[in-house]
Amino acid sequence: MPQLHFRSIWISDLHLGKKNLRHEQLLDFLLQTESEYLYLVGDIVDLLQEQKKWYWPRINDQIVQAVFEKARNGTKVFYIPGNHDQVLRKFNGSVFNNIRLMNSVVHETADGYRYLVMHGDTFDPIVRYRSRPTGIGSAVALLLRWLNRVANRGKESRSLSVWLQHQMSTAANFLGNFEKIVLREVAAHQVDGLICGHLHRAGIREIGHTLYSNSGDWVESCTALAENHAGRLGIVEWRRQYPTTKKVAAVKNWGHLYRNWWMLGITR
Ligand SMILES: [Mn+2]
Repeated sequence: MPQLHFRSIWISDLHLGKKNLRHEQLLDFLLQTESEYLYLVGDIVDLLQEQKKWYWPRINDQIVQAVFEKARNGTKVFYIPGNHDQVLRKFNGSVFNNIRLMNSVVHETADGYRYLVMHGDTFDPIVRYRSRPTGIGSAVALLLRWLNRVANRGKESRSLSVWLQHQMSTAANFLGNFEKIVLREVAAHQVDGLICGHLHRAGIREIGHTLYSNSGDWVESCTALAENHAGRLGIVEWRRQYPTTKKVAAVKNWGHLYRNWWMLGITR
């Protein structure tokens, strides 16, 4: 039985199909939490993953089943595709096993704030300028792409690529684009803020009166954004490091393990 009850949960950047997804932590999080709304905020299944690197252990089926079960039991589940599962964007508006596929959605909190929920790759200079490079932004984007390629070559790549991912938000800020785009998007949708993923870095902050929040990822940080029943938002870190095991049977014994989690950055 789930031990933690929230009104809403946002998770993003699971990258199912990649080997470095924290499978055990993610399944544990899904089994231990319950919510009225569950938003899957993009890059859920990594369809950009090279076929020979495709990794789908049995625990992935359990993860998918856990989500289906929530949808079956009354949780309103939304799947918002990201850039790694963007082929799903053409199914915008369809419903599959009670899961609503939407390219973006507006969430209303218990206390009446309205937040636009989307993956956020459209704010990213790397993804944003990929198709048609123009101007100074593209030069920085090209540099970042090159660094990214170099970073992904060696064995030490992960820390560097994570560092780069963190820098991306800084780069976007440097270009003066990021906040402007967020604010423009928020104004266009007449909402109070934006919730996204993509940067693999969870956070909540305010730009003026506008809320910007990121639900993080399950490849590195094991974080989620959650709303309690009063409408307050916080970042949940699922910190417990489980011994890596491929024995699915071990999953059943997790109940007795101490779980270390806490909420950070409570706001509003
Ligand atoms: Mn992404």
